[in-house]
Amino acid sequence: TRAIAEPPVKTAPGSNGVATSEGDSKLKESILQNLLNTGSSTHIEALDAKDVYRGVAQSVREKLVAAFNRTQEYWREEDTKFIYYLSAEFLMGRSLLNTVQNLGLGGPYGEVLKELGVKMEALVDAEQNAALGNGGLGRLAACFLDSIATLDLPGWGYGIRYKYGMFKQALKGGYQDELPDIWLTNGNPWEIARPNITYRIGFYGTVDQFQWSPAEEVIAKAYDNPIPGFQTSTVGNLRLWEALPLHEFDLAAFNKGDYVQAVEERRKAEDISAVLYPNDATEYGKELRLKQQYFFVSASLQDVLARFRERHGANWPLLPEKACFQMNDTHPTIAVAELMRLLIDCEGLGWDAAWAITQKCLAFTNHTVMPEALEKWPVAVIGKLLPRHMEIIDKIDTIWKDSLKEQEKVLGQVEAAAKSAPPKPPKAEIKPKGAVESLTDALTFKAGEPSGGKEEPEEGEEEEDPVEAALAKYSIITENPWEKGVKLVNMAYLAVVGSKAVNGVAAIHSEIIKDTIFKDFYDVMPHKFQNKTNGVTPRRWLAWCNPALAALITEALGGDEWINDATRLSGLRKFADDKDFQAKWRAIKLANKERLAAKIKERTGVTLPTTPLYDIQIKRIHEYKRQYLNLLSVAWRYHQIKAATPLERSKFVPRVVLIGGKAASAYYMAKKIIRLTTAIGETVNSDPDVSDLLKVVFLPDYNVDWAEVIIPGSELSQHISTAGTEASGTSNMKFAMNGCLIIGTMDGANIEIAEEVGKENLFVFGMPAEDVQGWRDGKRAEWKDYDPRFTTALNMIKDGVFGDKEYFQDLADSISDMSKGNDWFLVAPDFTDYLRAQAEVDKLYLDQDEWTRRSILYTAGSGFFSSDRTIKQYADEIWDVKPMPVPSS
Ligand code: T68
Repeated sequence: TRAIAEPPVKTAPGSNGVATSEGDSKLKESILQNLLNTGSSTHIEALDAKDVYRGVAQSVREKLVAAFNRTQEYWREEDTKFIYYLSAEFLMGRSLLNTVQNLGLGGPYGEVLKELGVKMEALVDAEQNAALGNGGLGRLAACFLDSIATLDLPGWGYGIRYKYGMFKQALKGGYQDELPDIWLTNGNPWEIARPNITYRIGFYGTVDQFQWSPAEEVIAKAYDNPIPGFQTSTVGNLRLWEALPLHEFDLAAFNKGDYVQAVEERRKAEDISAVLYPNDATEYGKELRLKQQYFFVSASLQDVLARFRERHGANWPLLPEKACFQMNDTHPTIAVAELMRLLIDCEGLGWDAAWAITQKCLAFTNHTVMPEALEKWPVAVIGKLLPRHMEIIDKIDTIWKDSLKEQEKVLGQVEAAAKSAPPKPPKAEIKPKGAVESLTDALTFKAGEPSGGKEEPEEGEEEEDPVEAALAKYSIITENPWEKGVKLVNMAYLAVVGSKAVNGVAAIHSEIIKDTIFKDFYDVMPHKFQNKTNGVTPRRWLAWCNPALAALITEALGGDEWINDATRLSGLRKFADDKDFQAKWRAIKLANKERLAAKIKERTGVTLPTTPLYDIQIKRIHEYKRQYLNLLSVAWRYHQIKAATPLERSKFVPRVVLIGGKAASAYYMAKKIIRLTTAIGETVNSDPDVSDLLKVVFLPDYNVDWAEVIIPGSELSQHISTAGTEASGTSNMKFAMNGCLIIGTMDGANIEIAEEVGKENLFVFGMPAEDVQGWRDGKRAEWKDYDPRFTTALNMIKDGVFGDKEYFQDLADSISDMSKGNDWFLVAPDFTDYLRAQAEVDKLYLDQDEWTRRSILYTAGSGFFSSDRTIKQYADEIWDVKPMPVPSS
């Protein structure tokens, strides 16, 4: 169990300015006093876990906030350069255990709680998850904050204090049901409200002589969330904004007797920070979403500029030496226009000066090449909501394209274009058929819909200037290829033009963006493009979530320095063949499997054996992640077991297949994939022929705290996206750290994991990314080579072996008959090789020594995937921010 009574680390005295030498009695006093302060009694045995949690959390908070104040004050005095991480999502998870451990207080708190007769695990479970993010992108931001603080880098996160985070997923008859995430009801002991830190945020209205008069205004109010570093006294900050009305109450309306009208403004304002959009890697073109984006970006920039002004007055050219803003995907990219507006309209700078500053202060990270997730806001929408910003974007676009005319490379193109006939407008992108089309229809804004055969210019239409036409591909403002006359702002292009650096999140992804979505931009400014392979914090994702393994690692390596220097994990390589060490390693894995099985029992009621191979796929449900491929192989395995004789059956390697993840609420096919998982589970788990050879369980409401139990207990994890579609993946890194073997495609960070761990130690399968385009463009048309095992498995679904035959029909159709343009994510052509890799898994599992040897090699090779490494690279190569630890007094 997750007992912190035996922390995996000893905190060296003095190595952490927060861990105090105060005795147990003082700590006990603090807990008891805080129990009283939170309205409980000190009769702990009579309290429920939530009450005790509140008292303990308050006591931890006192220490956290003291160190936070010291850090922030010191940084302010030193007037050091800051990194500001702008992100619409921060998937923080729970804080109690992480805070106690990061502060080096695991030992003392463990002791006192034991004395008080309280189980730390029960307290941990009493805490609500802070789920202010969808998936990988939001969790990455949280890991980055942990590393920024641990590395003593002056930096803050900036985001939205959503009242409702990621929806809670329940299963209703095997189907996904979405429930609101009411996470603030019991209060949040980890935040500090800042009623004095507020900014006005405008919307709508008119622009007259560059002066914007918003028609609507709201207030952004700050909440600080201290972020403890590990083995340092540095405590960083995540500042989140809440939206409030400018006028609390409309007295005029009230006096007229219209009470509802009187509170209308409050309701409307609060809507802005009410809910997290639950769409992972899909766009949802709602004006409210753009409002959210502008709301937090404007508040954050105003906040930074206000502090700068206090210190440096109007010395704005100094700003790039004091602040760098990292834009996490396109969601905060309105920052380009907002920073320009603040500098020009509010601070009185000229355009060129403001532009030079903006371009030096901003940097942009791209997380996807999926067209539907690349935000393109209709000019009409931005023009209405943010009229001044639309003017600015328009001007940026014009000046940008003018500047290109001077570039030799572009000049050549322009001249060539001028000589030839006017080019045709770009053809609509080939759209995935069937399943994805329905996703696109459901989730993309209207401007993304085809308008039907209007791509060719109609006769009599005005012909374009050839020079303009040659420059069109560099345009930030583009015409919607599917709806003539509708103009869109490509937010990623705006970010690329407005930033000093642009990066992808894994080596392959950073190459792909240069060749595809940003090709034209890369051609004319190659110096901007970089790679920053993602990472995860080894504190939360190994040391704290897997204490037994962490203790063994510390013992083997002769110290816990690996927690802050994960490259030291490579020292485990020399133990990989050591049989005694293997046995200890295996015993810990088994205990973690037991802990996981107990959690599954608690959350689903299903009892699972712990001898089988635990095979896990947890991530957002998406066609490109191909849970479908996994399920088809499970169907095939089930078929084989059924068809086998008793003797043959005894040769099967028993497996527990666990799949978890949320489907975007309007993502039709993803929801069907969930139902298919539960349906297969119902059939397989109740079939006496199969017994313990195969179990299939859908893990509902997958989230950060689930992951902290699942990952340590897993033996095989699946990362099987169509090559070229998963930008990086980060759970693959967490699994590797915890000694879990990977079956995967050569996609995203899997490629780099294979390099670090040894490709021969992964179960690699599938076509490489280079082949995917060829398949989609041509090969699909004539391909008839369906693996008969694929056909059998698919037919089982179609024939109703798992029930719900009609319901699954269109899901089955979506991967049937490629020649009709189906199977966009190439499940069928990768199936044969996937089964080959799965057979290797079974074979290897029979050799437990070899399996364990590899497991050790995964942890040993995972050091590169610490977010400390990632953050050091950002700090050195993009941010130019230096560590600034608080000196010990
Ligand atoms: C993920 N993206 C990538 N997007 O899919 C993954 N939310 O490969 C990568 O490892 C990770 O980012 C970190 O770089 C997301 O998680 C979102 O969650 C998302 C996308 C659009 C809107 C909202």
